[in-house]
Amino acid sequence: MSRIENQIVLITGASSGIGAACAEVFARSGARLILAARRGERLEHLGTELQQQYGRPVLCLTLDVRDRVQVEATLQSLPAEWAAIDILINNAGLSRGLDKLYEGKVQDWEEMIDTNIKGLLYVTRTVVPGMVSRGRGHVINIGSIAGHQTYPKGNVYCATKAAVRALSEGLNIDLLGTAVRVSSVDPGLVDTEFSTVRFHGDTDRAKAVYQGLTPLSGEDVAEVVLFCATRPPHVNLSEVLLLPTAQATPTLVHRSESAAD
Ligand code: NDP
Ligand code: 8X3
Repeated sequence: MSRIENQIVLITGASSGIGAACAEVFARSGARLILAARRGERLEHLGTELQQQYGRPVLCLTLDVRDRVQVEATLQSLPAEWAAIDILINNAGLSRGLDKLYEGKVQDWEEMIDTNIKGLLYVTRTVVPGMVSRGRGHVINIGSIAGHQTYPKGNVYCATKAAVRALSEGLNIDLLGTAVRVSSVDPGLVDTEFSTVRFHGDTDRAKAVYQGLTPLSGEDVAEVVLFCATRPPHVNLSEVLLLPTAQATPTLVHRSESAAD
């Protein structure tokens, strides 16, 4: 039996990209999945597909992590058979805009801060006490290389990911002495809907971000998340920085015509 078999895994932001890929790899490993995101229809579609393919139960929650009251009400009233969450993957997040800080849009800032920091906090605060009292659990936060190094015009997005890094560290410190572990998986460029969201639907601009190199895929990241989750209980991969081979820093990227377009 795999270490993941029958474990309850809550994935936020499971309707696309890295979150959807995590759903796939964890379902394949025999987990019972709770999938959360705002776009409920997409979740239902994915949930049905995974349930049919892997025969494991899936619970879909239409949830906006920015809404503290909704997060608490939803996660505190889970059906009894879903309540004992073993693994929380805090993945929901986004960037909005790429502007100099002094020209940035306040609404973009608020959306990033409310989702990437406050949303992650609300979910964590609601789920982790149960893990502590059950004496088992694993929180895996999706950070970013942007939390390690700030890049031009990345200001507020980078600040939110630096905050995620600090929160992973802080949670690990505060959980010392319990069996609950905290990992931060911090990718570089991953080809998802991320850049389309950042550029408010401008798909040409989004495509250019990944042009001339082979970026990470959601699956590449999901496999690392699964690797973290399947270490023996005394091992914690507290931080993993994972980059495409063609990326050295947020801005130092090797592009060539023969690579993915
Ligand atoms: P996607 O845009 O493909 O996925 C983002 C997911 O987050 C969606 O499922 C979206 O669902 C969900 N989400 C956004 N806002 C909310 C909200 N308020 N409440 C609930 N869910 C929400 O991008 P990625 O898969 O790339 O992003 C996933 C994570 O990875 C993010 O935290 C991002 O910062 C991080 N990351 C991405 C990198 C990249 O290059 N792509 C690199 C490093 C880190 P919905 O809209 O349905 O709510
Ligand atoms: C996403 C990676 O470099 O586009 O966190 O900000 S980057």
